[in-house]
Amino acid sequence: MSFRTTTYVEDVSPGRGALPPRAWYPSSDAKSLSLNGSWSFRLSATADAEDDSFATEGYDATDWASVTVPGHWVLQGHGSPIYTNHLYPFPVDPPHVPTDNPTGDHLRRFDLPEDWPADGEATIRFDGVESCARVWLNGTELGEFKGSRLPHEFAVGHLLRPGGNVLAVRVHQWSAGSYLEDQDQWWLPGIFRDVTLLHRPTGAVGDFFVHASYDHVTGEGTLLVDSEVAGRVTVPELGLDLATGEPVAVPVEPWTAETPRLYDGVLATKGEQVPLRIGFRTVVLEDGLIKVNGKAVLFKGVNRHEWHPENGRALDLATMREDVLLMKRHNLNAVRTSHYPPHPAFLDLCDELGLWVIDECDLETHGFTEQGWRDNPVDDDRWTPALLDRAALMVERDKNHPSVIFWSLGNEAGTGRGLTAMAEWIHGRDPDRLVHYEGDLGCRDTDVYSRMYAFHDEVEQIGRGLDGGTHKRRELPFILCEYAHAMGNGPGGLADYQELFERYDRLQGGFVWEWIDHGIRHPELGYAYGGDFGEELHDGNFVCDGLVFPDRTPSPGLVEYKKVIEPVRFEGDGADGTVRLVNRYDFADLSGLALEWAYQVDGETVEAGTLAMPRPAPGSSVDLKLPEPPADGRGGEAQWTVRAVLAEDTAWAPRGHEVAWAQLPVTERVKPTVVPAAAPVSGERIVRLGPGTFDARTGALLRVGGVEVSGPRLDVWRAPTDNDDGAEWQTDLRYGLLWRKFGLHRMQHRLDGVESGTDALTVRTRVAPAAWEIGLDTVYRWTTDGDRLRLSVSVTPQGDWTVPLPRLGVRFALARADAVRWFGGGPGEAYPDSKSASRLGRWDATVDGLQTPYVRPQENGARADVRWVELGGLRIEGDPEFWFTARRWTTEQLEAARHLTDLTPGDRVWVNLDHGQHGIGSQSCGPGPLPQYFLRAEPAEFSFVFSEVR
Ligand code: IPT
Repeated sequence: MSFRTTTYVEDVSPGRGALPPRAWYPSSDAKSLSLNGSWSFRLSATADAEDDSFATEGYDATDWASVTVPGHWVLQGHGSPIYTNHLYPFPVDPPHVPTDNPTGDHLRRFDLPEDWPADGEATIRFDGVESCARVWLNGTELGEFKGSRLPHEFAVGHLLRPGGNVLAVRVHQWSAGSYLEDQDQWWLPGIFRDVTLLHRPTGAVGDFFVHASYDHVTGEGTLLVDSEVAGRVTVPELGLDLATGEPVAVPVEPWTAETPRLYDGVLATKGEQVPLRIGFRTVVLEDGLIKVNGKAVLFKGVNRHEWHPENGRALDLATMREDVLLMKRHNLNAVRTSHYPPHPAFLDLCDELGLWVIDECDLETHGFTEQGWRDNPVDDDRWTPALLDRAALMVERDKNHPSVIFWSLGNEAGTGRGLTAMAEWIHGRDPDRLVHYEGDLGCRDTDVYSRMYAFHDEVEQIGRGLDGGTHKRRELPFILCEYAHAMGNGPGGLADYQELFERYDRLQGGFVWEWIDHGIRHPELGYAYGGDFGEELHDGNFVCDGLVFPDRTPSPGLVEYKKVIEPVRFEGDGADGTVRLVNRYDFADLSGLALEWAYQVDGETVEAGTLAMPRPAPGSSVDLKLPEPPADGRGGEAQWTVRAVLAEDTAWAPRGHEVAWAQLPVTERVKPTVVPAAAPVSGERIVRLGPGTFDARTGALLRVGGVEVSGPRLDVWRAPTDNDDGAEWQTDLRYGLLWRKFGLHRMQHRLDGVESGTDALTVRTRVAPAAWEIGLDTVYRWTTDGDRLRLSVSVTPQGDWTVPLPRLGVRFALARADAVRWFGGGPGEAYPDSKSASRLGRWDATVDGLQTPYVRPQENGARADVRWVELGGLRIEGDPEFWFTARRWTTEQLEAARHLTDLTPGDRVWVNLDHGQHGIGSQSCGPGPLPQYFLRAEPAEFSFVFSEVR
C-alpha cells in the first residue's frame, strides 16, 4: 500500500477524517487509556523521504529512536528549535512549504486494559500536534489534520483489538497550517499534548453546551444544558435533577474571577456520566462596558504562552497549576491565552481558582505584514474553511468554562473576510460571550476596542472618548490586549497605566506582555534564546519578555505588577494616623482579608498589631484610625506599614499571604551631617583627610581606614536594558543606541586640579566622551569630622545635551564584599518608573543575591531610596537618598555578556551609588519612559558619607 502522497501537507483545507468537534472534559466514567509515554520515532528530512510502510501491520521499528509524547522532537535531540518573531522561517508562497520539511514518524504499540468494554465505540484524541499529522491505526488510515493547538478526534472502535494495536502518526513540521500559526514563539514540531484512547459506550455523551447565567437583580441562576444525546442533569447542591434541554432557575451564588463559585453536577446519558463544574455568570456589553453579573470589570491581566524551559509547549498539570497559583498570588485576575487555545486543563484551573479568560484561536499570519498583507490567508476565501474549522474547534472544546468570557479570533492577522466569517460563526454559536480581535481598528467584527502597546497619552485620549474611530468603535469599551512589554529589566510605567485604567470607565484594563521568558535550558548557555541554535533567521532574546524567568521565578516586573494592581488601596497621612482603605475589587468584599500594622523607626519595627478589617463594598472606602504611635517611637525616621493579608487559607495561597500594603511616613529622615573639622595632610604621594587616604596626584580615594577602595569617580553608564535599546521598528528615540553614539560608555575623565584647602580636599575634573563637545564638569569635595569622610559631588553639564543620562552617580571598587545590609527600598530592585513595590526597610542580602538574572544580561539590581548601606567593611550614608548597586563584574562586562554564563566574578566588587537613574519604560515594544522619569543632564549635587564599620 505504499505511496508517497504528501499533497495534504500543502492543502489549505483543515484535513479529513476527524470527528466533528465537541466539548472537552478531563474524565468521565467511560474508560480511557492514555497513550502518552515513550513512542518509537524516526526523523526524515523531507515529507516524502520515507514511504508510509511504517504504518503497515508488522512493521519492524526496533532500530528507531524513541521520543517522549507529549513532547517536541527538537527538544529531544532530533533537530533544533527555531525562533522568529513574525518572519516566516521559510519563503512566503502560500500554501507552499519548503521541500526540507522535517518529518517525524511516530509509532506507539498498546494493548487494551483487561477491563476495556467489549461493546461501544472508541476514539483517539490528539490534544495538540504541530503542525500537520497523518494518522493510522493498525494499518488503516484515519485521516490527517492541521491546527496545532486544537484537538482532533478520530473514530477507531472498528479497528481496535485487545492486544498489539499500533498507532502510527506522521508529523510534518511545515504545512499550509504553518501560514496560520506565525505566532511570536519557537517553532516546535511534535505531538506536544496528550494522546488518549477514549471508550465511547453505547449511549455515551456527545457534544453538550452548559448555559449557566446569573441574574444579578434576582440573584437567580438559570441552567440549561443542551446535549446532543438526551440525558439528565443533576446538581445535588442545588437540588436539581432535570432533563437536558430544559431550563431551570434557582437562587445561586454567582461565579466571578474573584469568587470562583462552582457547583458540581453530572450530565448522565444512557451510557456515560460526565462530571460538570458549573459557574453561573452573565457577560454582556452594556452602556459601552463589559459587564459581568451587572458590573463593569477591570482586567488586571497577562498574556500567557505555554512554556516550560525543558519541555517547550508540552506542559504538565503541575506546571499549569503553578502558573495559575502564581498569577493569583500576584493579584492578577485575567489571562489572554496568547495566541492559541491552551491545554484544556489550564481552563479547568481558571474556573476553579478564578481568572477571567480571553480564549484566543490558533491563528496568526503576522509575516504577511512584510508584503503589505498581500495574499493574507484571512482575506482569501480558499482559506476560510480552515479558519472556521479553527474557530469551531476552539469554541466547541472550551465552551463550558465559566472563566472564558471572550473568544478571540487570533492575533496579528491583519483584516479580511475570513475573520469576519469566524466572528459571525462564533457570535451565532455562542451569543453569550463577547468577541475580541485586536487587528481590526474599526471593530467591525468585535465587541471591544482592543489595542497593543498604545502609549499612555493615547490611552488617556481613548479613555476620554476623544480618539475618534468608526461609529461602532466609539461605542465600545477599551482594553490593551498587550502592553508593558516585560522584556529584560522592566516594564516601567505600569503604575501610570493603572492610574489611567482606574480613572476612565471606558478603559477596562489590560494584559501585560507576557507571562514567561521562553528560554530553553541549555548546558553551556544557561538559557538559550533565538540564534543559539544557529538559526539562519531569528529574533534573539525577543522571546524572553516575561514577568517570570524561564524557571518561573518571579522577576521584579511581576512583583511591581502585583503592587500596582493590588485590590486594596491605603491612602492616608501617617502623621495624623488616619488611613483610607479602598476596596478595589469588582465583586468581593474584604471579608477574606485581615489587617496588620507595624510602626517602624529607621526601618525597624517598634510595635505591631492588627486592626479589625472593615467591609467596604467593592469600589467604596472606609476611613480608619491607626493606634497611638508608641511612646518611645519618636526620634528617627518613623512610618506606618499597613498590610492586608489573607485571613484564612485559600485555594491559591495560605493564610497570612500578603495581598496589599502601604507605607505612611510619620517623621522625616534626619540627614547625615559631617561638620568639617580637619584639614588635608599631605604626605609622600598621598594625602590624608580623617580616615581617608588619597592619591596626591589624582585625588583618588585609596582607603577609608583599613578598607581599600578604588575610585570613586563619576559614572553615567549602565549596561543598556532591552527597553533602553528599543525595538528596531521604534520611531521614538532609542536611547540605548544614542547613548553609545554619544560615547556615554567611554567617558574620559580629565583631571583639572587637586586642591588641599583648610577643611577640604577638592578635585576638579571634566568627564566627557571623545568626539563630542558635551561634557560634565565634576567637582569632588572631600571633608571629614575626624571619623567620617564626606564626599560631595557637584556636576555641571556643558554643551548641548540632547540625550538623557543612563545614570548619574559614582562608581568604585572594593577588594572584597559579600554580605550587604541597607536601610532603604527593597527587598528587590527598582528603577524610577518601576519602584511601586520597593518598600522602605532594613534589608540583608549578599552581593550575588542582589543580581537579577535577566536571561540576556543587562542593567539590574539597583535598590532605591537607600539611606545607608554597609558592605565590605564600609558604611555609606547618602544625602539625599541614593540608588545602590553592587556586582562582581563591571558594567562593561555586564554589557558584553550575551548569557548569564558569560559573567564570571572578578576579584573585586563594583559598587555604584547613584543620584539618579533614567526610567525603564517598555520601548522594547512600546513607549519609553514617561518624561517625568527622564534623567536629564542638569546641574546636580549629591553627597555620601563614608566610614569604616568596625
Ligand atoms: C506583538 C505580538 O502580538 C506578540 O505576539 C509579541 O510578538 C509582541 O508583539 C512582542 O513581544 S506584535 C508587535 C508588532 C507589537
